[in-house]
Amino acid sequence: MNGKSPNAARFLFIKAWLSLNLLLLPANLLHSAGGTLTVATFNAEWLGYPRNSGTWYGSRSSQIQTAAADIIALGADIVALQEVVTDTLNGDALADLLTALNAQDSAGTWAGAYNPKFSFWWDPDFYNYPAQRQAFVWNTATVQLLSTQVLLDWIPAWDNRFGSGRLPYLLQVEVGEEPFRRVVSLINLHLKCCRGSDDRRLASMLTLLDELHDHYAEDALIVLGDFNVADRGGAYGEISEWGFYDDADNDGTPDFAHVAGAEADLSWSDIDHVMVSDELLPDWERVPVSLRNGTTASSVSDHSLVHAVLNFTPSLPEQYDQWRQAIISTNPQFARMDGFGEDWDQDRIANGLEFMLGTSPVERDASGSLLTIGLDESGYLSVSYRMRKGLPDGSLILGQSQGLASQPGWTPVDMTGPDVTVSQDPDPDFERVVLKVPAPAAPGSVFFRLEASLAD
Ligand SMILES: [Ca+2]
Ligand SMILES: [Ca+2]
Ligand SMILES: [Ca+2]
Ligand SMILES: [Ca+2]
Repeated sequence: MNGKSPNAARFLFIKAWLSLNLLLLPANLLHSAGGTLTVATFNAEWLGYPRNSGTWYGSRSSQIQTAAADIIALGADIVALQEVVTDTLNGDALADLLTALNAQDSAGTWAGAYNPKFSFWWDPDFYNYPAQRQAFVWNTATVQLLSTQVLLDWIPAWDNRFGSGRLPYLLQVEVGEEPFRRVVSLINLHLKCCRGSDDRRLASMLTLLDELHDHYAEDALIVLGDFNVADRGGAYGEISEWGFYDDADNDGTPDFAHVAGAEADLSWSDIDHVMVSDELLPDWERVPVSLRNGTTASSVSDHSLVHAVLNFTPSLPEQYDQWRQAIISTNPQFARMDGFGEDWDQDRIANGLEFMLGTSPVERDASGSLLTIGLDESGYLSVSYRMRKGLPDGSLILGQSQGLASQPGWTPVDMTGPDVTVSQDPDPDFERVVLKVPAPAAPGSVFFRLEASLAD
């Protein structure tokens, strides 16, 4: 290597290789943990004012400490709370809950906000009626706050909708992992209680669903809380009468789906629910059935925590299918040979590898442009390729082999070590991966290949 001029050809045989393996990957490879969001609703029964609680007979601080422990044990990212007592006479139970959460959770990353509107906000009497608030707490390690807002704030004083003033409370956040991060809006409800109030709940929810249809029809929405559907409970009683399952925008799909809470009309424990708009339904369906609709009892309340999980990271088959459909929309001919292992443009780079590396499946590409290998003056090989962001672990593997070209034994290269650098590609959907390793001491051949697998 005296000549100093890179002579990669002497060492290398470059080939982008596609080996189509249909295999089952473990779930933890298909579902990136960081791409999931667990949301819960919890009516904490007079949190901060246990004198009125029928469940908790200990002190105020023990009530709040226990509620914090229940929330941390659940492992949720966002909890919508009802009946958090916060007013100028009785203290701030949300602030005390956050202190407890951050003391018990060593990461100390909890934040929160409460609804400025509460029942009879226009004529408060905190001595006889401590202010029960809707509130949110969230883990800032996974949730980025965008804004909070009282919905329907134009509803006048003395109007008896929404429990006479406890208006819907909206939290807008950004969640999920790049490149699949999403803006999600959660709407926390605490509707009027008890049998015989179904007309007030109906009037409230017709008002809210009109608002959501007029201004939020395309948004990713989670509507959750204590719906208090005491007359006809479960997912298909009053909830259905309100119009959640209508197709108001005439796109052929119901505007909302029920994702957590009791489906059946039970005598009790069928009033707390989580609904998602059609924009979020695929993210809920991506989650294993056992995690989709959960109920966890709490010792501080007559209500359980009701929770759902969403996963914002599409599986590889979903990602490939979206890419395939986009190609077909501009080039319908592609549909004739659009399989992951097929090669429409006959450039010996299968469609699946073109998807992962960002080349065109309908224009011939030179294989040497996909995987480049160079030899620098200090005797290091530099192996480089472009890779689509957000591919599940193990779906694109760089293999290395030394020896005869006819019978190479491929070893996957460890791409987690210090020899690998990843940088942003000019295309925002891609990154550039560079592996730098010492060149073989003796003249010979080193082979590299990229292998794409479509896990299902
Ligand atoms: Ca919608
Ligand atoms: Ca619809
Ligand atoms: Ca091709
Ligand atoms: Ca091509």
